[in-house]
Amino acid sequence: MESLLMKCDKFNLLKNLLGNASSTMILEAHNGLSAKIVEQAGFSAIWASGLSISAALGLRDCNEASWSQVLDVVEFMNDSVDIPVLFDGDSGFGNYNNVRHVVKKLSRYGVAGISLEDKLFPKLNSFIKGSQSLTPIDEFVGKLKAARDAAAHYDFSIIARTEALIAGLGVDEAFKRAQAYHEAGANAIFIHSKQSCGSEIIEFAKRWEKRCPLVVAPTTYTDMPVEVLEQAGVSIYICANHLMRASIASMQAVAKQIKQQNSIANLDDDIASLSTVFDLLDYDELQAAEKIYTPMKIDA
Ligand code: SPV
Ligand code: MG
Repeated sequence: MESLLMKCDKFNLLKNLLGNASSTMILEAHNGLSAKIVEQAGFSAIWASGLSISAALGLRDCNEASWSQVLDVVEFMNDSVDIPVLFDGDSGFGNYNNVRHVVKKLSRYGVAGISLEDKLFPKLNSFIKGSQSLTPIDEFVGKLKAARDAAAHYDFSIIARTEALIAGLGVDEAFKRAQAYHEAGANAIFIHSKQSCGSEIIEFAKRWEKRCPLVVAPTTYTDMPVEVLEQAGVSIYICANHLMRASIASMQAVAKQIKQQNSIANLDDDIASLSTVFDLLDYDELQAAEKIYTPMKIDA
């Protein structure tokens, strides 16, 4: 039987993905089950999306969920898989001290890294209409340093996300901020945009000249090929919310069908079988474990 001690080093796995010249596509998950689905599909890492975790809790992506509620979810996610989890730490749940507290816990759980964004606390999702305010650069640099000092593992990744483009402040401001965050020791810069063409991302990347790896979440500029972003220095391409959105569409359709036909007949082609559930959660392992740990019971 697999031993926990043999599990590979998730910290290193994520750090290596960030350091790769090629681009790795990672997918969002929002609970233990969706984390397993991401792993089963063959992805090398998971984005623990704040938007999706909030949505799954029935909450909005503006820090309605407390840091400890979100960490409870990410702990289940991380325990469910052998691939690394990159945690969406929003704006750090407060000041540098909240950042320290969260990073200490995450790194002790074995979560491989955090993304911290330079918005105020409480944050608001980047795609909501309205203005966004940013944290002063030196205050955010303090948060990044606090994160580094609090990490319980040397290879815990700290990704600095600038929302300068989201806030409409332009590539100059994004560049200035990214440079300060890079100098503060961030392992990568997450450059976010809500443009539908993504041209400002390419403009930023050209100016950045691969000073350190870039991370993107092309939710709005989906037509931009991965290869173009890879050439521009993107090491991690985040599909940020697609399993959460898939689950909403699927659950709405099935709920509607059951209500309309007033029956649960004829649904099997549209929903996972129970054996799929048992396989995903590895119920077979229970029987194998029982043989080892309760031989008396089996023999009786
Ligand atoms: C998330 O998935 O929670 C993100 C990406 O941070 S975005 O929703 O684009 O802000
Ligand atoms: Mg988020």
